[in-house]
Amino acid sequence: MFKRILIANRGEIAVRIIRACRELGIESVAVYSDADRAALHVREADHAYPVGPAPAAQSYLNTAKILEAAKSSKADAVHPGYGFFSERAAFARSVQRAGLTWIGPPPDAIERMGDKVEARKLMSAAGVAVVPGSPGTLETEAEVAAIAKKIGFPIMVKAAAGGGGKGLRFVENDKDLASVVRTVSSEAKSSFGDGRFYVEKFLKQPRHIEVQVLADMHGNIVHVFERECSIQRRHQKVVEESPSPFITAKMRAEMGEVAVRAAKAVNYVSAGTIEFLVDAERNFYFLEMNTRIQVEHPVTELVTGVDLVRAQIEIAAGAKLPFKQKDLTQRGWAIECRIYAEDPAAGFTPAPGKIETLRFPDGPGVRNDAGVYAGAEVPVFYDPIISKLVVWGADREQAIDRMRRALGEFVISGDLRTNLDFHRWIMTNPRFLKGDFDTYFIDREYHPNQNGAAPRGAELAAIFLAAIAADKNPNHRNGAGAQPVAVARASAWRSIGRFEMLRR
Ligand code: MV4
Repeated sequence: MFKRILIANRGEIAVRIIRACRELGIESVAVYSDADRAALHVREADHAYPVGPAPAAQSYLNTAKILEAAKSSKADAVHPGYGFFSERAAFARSVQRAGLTWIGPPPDAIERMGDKVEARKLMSAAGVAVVPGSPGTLETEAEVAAIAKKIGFPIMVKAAAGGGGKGLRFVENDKDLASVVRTVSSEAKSSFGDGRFYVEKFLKQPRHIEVQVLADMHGNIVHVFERECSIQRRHQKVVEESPSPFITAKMRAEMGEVAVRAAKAVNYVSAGTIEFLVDAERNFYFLEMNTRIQVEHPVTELVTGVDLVRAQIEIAAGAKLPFKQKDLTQRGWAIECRIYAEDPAAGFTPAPGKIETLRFPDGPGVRNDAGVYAGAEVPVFYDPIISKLVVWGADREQAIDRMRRALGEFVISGDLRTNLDFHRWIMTNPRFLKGDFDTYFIDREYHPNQNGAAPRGAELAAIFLAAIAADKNPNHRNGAGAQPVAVARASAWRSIGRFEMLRR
């Protein structure tokens, strides 16, 4: 096993990885920019190395500085977390060339899944359904028009190098076609240095449902069920849950099998996620693969008992997966709210600053993965995440009740604003309570009041009470398509055995 892991990241995910290291008896090495000298991850790690000025390009994205810190600290492996270097194949290769272990997928898998068109072709060839559209990249408006004629409007024009909502345009009819094609192509060229694009049929009422997979170096691959991630704002996830209230047990099994097939097709190793777009008729299509640990991984951990970060570390050390597919079950329901220093009253602009008083929620079923403490600063330079508030309940109703209760306990004051009231609003929205939503939920349902603020205080209380009063049928709150999960099977709730370690 590793002796010392360098964590090429900051904030809550760095703290999460430090915790996994400590539980495994591995020393952790933090890196920090000038803006993060007093950050929680620096305080929590066993060792810490400065890597440069506050802007990420000069510190957390500075390959030479990070590798130098790994060398000075005598680390034997590097964990990239999410964001930053996590999906940069070139960085992963540099880590390996420096004689260190990369705690992540093979660089070739990162690269192949990073090209959305190559990924689409590869998945089609592997028998994984992709959204109907162009087989490869297109060059001209005439080619787009021909595809559109075949599959029908509306369509989506997507940049090959895009992903996560970048380089993406909706086209209603052939009138808008020419201008959209030009815009996508020129924007993709300037943002990604790659103007290639492809076309898909637009799926109405789409849901974003993703499947977590884990693969070891010995050819064993399992899926760890799904996460429902449709509650997004400008392609940023806001609330995630597992199970999805929308899918049936049969679909869950099929999506899991397809996700494993997708991962096998790129010889995947480590933790990864297959994203699906699911339409109103419950057809599901491959969208993208994320070749990293994801922000929302805790909801999977809470319903399956699998420690995904620990699994990544043990897999990178050469361990075999200690379980088979049949050993894995979902138990109960988990929901995550991403708590951000941002101002819903000002169009969700980042509103970071110094935290004065802070009370984190706790109690039954509550997990709060935070990157800050009272007196700490949420820096202006990075993603202004404060914490991920995650709850577990025996069913969706209890999980929502607990999330409301936990959001009520959360107190934060100081020179910053938060989206706590926005989450309190979501947790009282009748559509959300019924599990009746798609990726356009926030656009459709969130109408800030006159001064643009999220409802709060008495106004929020009134919405809250009305939502509960309107919700007479308790079954509704589990979502129309919700399947009972294995809540009653106490035997399923045993801890997953330790990995059998192999000599490196
Ligand atoms: C789509 C779609 C509908 N039809 N593709 C947005 C992010 C990118 N990864 C894919 N996205 C979408 N692709 C087709 N053919 C709707 C979206 C979409 C979306 C997808 C996932 C999560 C949130 C979303 C919000 C708006 C649109």
